[in-house]
Amino acid sequence: MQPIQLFDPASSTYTYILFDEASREALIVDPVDEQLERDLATLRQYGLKLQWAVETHAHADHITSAALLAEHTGAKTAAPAGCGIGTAAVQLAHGDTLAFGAESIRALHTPGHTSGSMSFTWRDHVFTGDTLLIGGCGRTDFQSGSAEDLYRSLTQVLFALPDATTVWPAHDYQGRTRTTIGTEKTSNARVAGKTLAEFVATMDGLNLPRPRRIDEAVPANLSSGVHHDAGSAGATAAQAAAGYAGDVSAELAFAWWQAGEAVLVDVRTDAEREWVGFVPGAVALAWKQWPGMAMNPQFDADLKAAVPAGKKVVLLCRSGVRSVAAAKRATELGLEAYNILEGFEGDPDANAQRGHRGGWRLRGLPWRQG
Ligand SMILES: N[C@@H](CCC(=O)N[C@@H](CS)C(=O)NCC(=O)O)C(=O)O
Ligand SMILES: [Fe+2]
Repeated sequence: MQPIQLFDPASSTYTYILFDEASREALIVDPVDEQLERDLATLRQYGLKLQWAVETHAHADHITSAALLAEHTGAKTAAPAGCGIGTAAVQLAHGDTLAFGAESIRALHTPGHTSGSMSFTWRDHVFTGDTLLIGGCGRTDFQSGSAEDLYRSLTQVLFALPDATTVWPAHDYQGRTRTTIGTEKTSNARVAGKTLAEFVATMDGLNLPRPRRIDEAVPANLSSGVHHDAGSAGATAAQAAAGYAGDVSAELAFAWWQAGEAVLVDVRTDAEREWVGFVPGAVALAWKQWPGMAMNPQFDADLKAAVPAGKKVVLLCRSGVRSVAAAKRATELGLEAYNILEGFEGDPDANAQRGHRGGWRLRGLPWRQG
């Protein structure tokens, strides 16, 4: 059985979808924000239920779609514990497994490209992120990189896997798709037959240009691809920087709405509302924009028409991701816009971790089955 390998040409990133044939439960590794539609279409095409969106590390060259995928599919996010991706529902330690149907992947801590970087084994495959590339390896000159650590990860962790293991990297800049552990052990230009000192000298001498999007990508990836400030009403500096007035609990949004201070706009699709439930009296206005898509003038016009002058707008979606994007757009349109934390459904597991129950429905606010 082979993983589904998908390519993002702008960043030369490979994304992988693995699935269990019987249950159709699936897992995605290193999804890219601009490929969200492609990935959702691929999941639909194969009839898959996404369980996990997993990162090999906090990428420096593109933004992950993990949070958006979780939002659209109900999948959970998982990331290496050492990568500082605080929004990931599961913080992976070396040896941890993630199950999808009868299948599972196992996390191997392979530091060096970044200190938290991980690889994942599945059957006789390994997804190496930027630890091991085809004929090369990830750079070690930023994000707590270490050539010494990378040498150990390559020679002692990855090269300890069986030679026949198929290697699936996070990038290839020359159109190659896969390699094997055996091939890399004998012919990898940077590490095969090299001493630690030789490897470190090679890595120190690379002098690669900085990734173009590093300043934008790393902060976004530390929150699974979205800026999501925790907190209450009242715009903090961080919230102002986030591009909208603030995040509010479902209860506070409900109170403002009941008091006539705010208009409640539900940005989920009709199908989601019918399937999961709706809030009687909320304005239904689907948000169908994400990176790489054109702006939607109809959304803008309908939103402006729905919110009278002097009122706030509070935005509701499934779990609080699309509502952030919609709140930013509403702010650009001149509205005082708030994101409702954890959306309509929230996430019972994440709520347990955070010590409170989030989301409209979990908090017992009024709603009806579609
Ligand atoms: N040119 C690319 C950056 C490429 C790059 O630096 N890639 C990183 C992975 S995030 C790397 O480790 N490259 C290893 C190499 O090029 O040898 C960009 O601007 O985004
Ligand atoms: Fe990277």
